[in-house]
Amino acid sequence: MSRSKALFAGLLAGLIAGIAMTVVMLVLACFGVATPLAIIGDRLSVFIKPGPFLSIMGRVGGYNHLKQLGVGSTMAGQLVVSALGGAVFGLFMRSNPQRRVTATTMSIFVALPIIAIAIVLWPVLGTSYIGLPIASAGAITLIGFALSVLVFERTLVASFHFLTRPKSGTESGEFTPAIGRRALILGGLGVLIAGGGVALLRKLYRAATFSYDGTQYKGRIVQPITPNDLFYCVTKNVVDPRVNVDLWHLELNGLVQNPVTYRFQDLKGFNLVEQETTLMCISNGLDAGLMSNAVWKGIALRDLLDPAGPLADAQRVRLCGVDNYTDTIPIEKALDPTTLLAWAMNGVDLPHRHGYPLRAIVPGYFGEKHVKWLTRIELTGADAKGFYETQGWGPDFITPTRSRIDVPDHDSRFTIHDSPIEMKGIAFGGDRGISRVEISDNDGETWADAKIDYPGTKLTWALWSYDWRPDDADDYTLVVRATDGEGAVQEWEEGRSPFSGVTGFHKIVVHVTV
Ligand SMILES: Nc1nc2c(c(=O)[nH]1)N[C@H]1C(S)=C(S)[C@@H](COP(=O)(O)O)O[C@H]1N2
Ligand SMILES: [Mo]
Repeated sequence: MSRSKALFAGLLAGLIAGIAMTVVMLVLACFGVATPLAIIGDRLSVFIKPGPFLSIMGRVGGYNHLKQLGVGSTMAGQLVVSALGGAVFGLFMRSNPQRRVTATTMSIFVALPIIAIAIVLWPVLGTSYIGLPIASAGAITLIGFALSVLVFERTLVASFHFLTRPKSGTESGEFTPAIGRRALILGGLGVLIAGGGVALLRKLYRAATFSYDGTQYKGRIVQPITPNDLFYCVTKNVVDPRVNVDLWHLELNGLVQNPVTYRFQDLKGFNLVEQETTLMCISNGLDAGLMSNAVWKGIALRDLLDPAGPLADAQRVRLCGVDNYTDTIPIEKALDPTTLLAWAMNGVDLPHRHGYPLRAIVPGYFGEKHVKWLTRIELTGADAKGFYETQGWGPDFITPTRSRIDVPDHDSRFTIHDSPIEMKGIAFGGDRGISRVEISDNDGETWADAKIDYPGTKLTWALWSYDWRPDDADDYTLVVRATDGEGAVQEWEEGRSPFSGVTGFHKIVVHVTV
């Protein structure tokens, strides 16, 4: 058959096969199976340093857009590679389009991709959005991928044979395919399958994290305890896990004498701890609301570590979520009685987006260490690194003392008759508590004590307020600063890497007229 016909038939067959494969992946995704569409992004993002990462994110319009771009381009790339693979296949089949080459296509389009994916995505294969233990999750991911590429291979071969089959009634040697009409039929079928894919995409889009990732809690509404549905939220995932607790395990292994696996019910046998703790994201800006406070209930991590018997060379504890997110904490911190494994948040089961059924609570450390959907606790040597630390965040993950003005808004206008003007906000000292909050109305030249309305605990924020009485009509720069429970005054730490969280002061400008 002619070169261009072979090329065209191959290209179209490859594209249809690519669409079918993508739809299989979307079906798998609906069942919580990890597919390359989601985990290629996880695999790649650890190679992007935080500087470029933030600038790419800024250019595409935020984390959510970046995630959509990631999945979208993976899908588009997959279709392009499929079509090109089909074209090569078409040329290869040109001399005898009806020949059976199952061994070859199975090797090239099934075995080879499986091996490639297993190697390239090895570190992220153990991802399961329904909460399967990591080893089974890895196997399921590979089986799901095998199924996807098998569908690709079968569809490619069948489509190509269909397109190039001699017209019935003609001698098999004579090649007169009605390729145009068949291309139309096959194209129509492709559009139908793609339509199903779009429906699945819609379903996944509704389940995706785009609607809530990056939720902030700040401003006038701030109360001592953040209601669960207003609690700030950060996730690396496009679609978050919805763990089936009957499939879920908690593994404790690595550098321990007695590795052990717990079911959810087993955890209830330990000493119950209830603890109010504030979380703040490492990327929280000085004026931002990526921080919230809740009452967590669960058990002390120490109560699991002690019986496991940490070995002498265990220095860090790696916490792994079912979404293949990991982070590490020093073993001393893991053994601190305030470091928790929590299953309840403000009196109810952890909401899915906050880590159901179990998450870590690590007071005083940035939010990223509070691993959600926890499924494995692994004791390691000194150099284990987590997801964001591998990207280049850090090296410091201990929350510096911070404070924020929630009321009034920046750029507010008042008249002198509005005096006293209500100011309020939060102050957070990591796991050191807050002992004092001060306000300045002259950009930090002089300070006056604010009232602490809610002192919280050492592990939480404090809420403050201040009745501000401006002397004259003027523009004012209002600043807040806090002193932590150890007497250290909030400051701008000049030597701190910007990737260890910002330090400094939240300032706003307000205008007072006569
Ligand atoms: N498994 C898992 N845990 C995770 C994350 C994640 O993407 N996956 N994000 C981390 C980050 S960066 C932050 S700031 C906190 C946010 O917790 P929250 O969404 O419950 O407020 O969860 C941390 N734990
Ligand atoms: Mo974070």
